[in-house]
Amino acid sequence: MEKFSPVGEKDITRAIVTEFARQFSEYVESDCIIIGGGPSGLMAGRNLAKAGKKVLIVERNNYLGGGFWIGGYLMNKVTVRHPGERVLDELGIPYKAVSEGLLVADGPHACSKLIASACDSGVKFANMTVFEDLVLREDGRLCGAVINWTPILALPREITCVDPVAIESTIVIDATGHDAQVLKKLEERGLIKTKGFGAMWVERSEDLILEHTGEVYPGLIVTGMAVSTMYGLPRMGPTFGAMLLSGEVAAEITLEKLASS
Ligand code: 48H
Repeated sequence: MEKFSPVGEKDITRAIVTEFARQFSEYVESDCIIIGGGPSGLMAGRNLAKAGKKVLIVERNNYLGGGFWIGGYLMNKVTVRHPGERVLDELGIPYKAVSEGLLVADGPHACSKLIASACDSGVKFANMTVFEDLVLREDGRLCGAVINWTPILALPREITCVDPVAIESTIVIDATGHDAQVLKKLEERGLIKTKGFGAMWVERSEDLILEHTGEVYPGLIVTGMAVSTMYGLPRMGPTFGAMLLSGEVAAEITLEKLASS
């Protein structure tokens, strides 16, 4: 049987440190920072990277995918309503039609294909990294994010005097789901007003999310469930077509903004 190469502990550590530092340094400045690696953020990132843009997704968890691993009620089948199957086809996600216009897929298969497609397209990730605040310029333009290691939040206050760092980009996308964490930071500063997401109404919600996906503040685009939180739109429960398509729309709008910046 072939032996493993004679590589020692120091070589492995050095490879990790060097590669991490190289990539982090490169992505301290990017075209677009996406906060949140759920379905909408991954889809937006994938399409932007496919179009040749430099994209960093900041995700507070170790794992990517947000709520896309599980459909609802801890059951790992995800649903998509027509016309969302176009994206499932594009990503090579198997599904079956359970009724007219309603498709069901395996959560792990759907989510891992989406993550792989984002990686293949060239998206880079800062996982275990939490969005803390914004970088704002004199003219009010948002042009970056303040981030820190997620574990810092879990430590006792006395030992968490760890300052965050900032990263810059032309566009920031809020893809943090229900919590709309980036929008909330602007709201804290009195710059926008969020309405909070509305009660469930599947038939209305998904079309409204697509219609409202877009720029909410100079340099800030909102996608996915955070769109509902921004505009008080009805929620859609465990169905994901609008998350994927909203990510697509966010990428298109970002490309237009980048072209005119
Ligand atoms: C870094 C953060 C931070 C932070 C959050 O919740 P998500 O899956 O979001 P969407 O909008 O892509 O998809 C929503 C969908 O999963 C869902 O919940 C639906 C359709 N619900 C309908 C309903 O009626 O309830 O992903 C958001 C991601 C997660 O991975 C978070 O960990 C991450 O954002 N995140 N990352 N810094 N401060 N806050």
